Amino acid sequence: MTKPIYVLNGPNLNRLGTREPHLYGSTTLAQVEAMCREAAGDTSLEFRQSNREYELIDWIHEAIDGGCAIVINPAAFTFTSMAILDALKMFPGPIIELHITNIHRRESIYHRSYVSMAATAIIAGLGAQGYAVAVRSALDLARAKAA
Ligand code: DHK
Repeated sequence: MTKPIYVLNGPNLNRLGTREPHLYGSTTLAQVEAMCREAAGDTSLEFRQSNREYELIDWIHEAIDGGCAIVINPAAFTFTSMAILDALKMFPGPIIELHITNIHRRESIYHRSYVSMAATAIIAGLGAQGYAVAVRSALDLARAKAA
């Protein structure tokens, strides 16, 4: 794809590797980024993380103007942010919602995702490897859309 894929990560994911490893594993965000870049092959990739909601929204707007697909792990904003949902609704390409854990096997506060109302597909529970699956799936969907 000529346009980049955007992989966006929400709050606390900068702490991957040491953050509740029994839930999120020991893979660091830098290692996740490397897995995503390998999965993307020759398609460029914008890999970003922020603890600030407005930054994620600004990056979604950037993807609207120039990205081929979005993979997003909104983390806790998944369950709270109508602003992120509203931004994602403007994105014309495929959106993969990604969670390292299976949010539906966790406490009920993790069961209702706003983001799912805009997502093309959802991957949850595959651990850090889910990012590579999400990137490959997003690219396949973007290529099918462009064909
Ligand atoms: C990551 C987080 O930071 C949590 O707030 C979500 C998600 C789960 C994940 O599984 O990647 O509840």
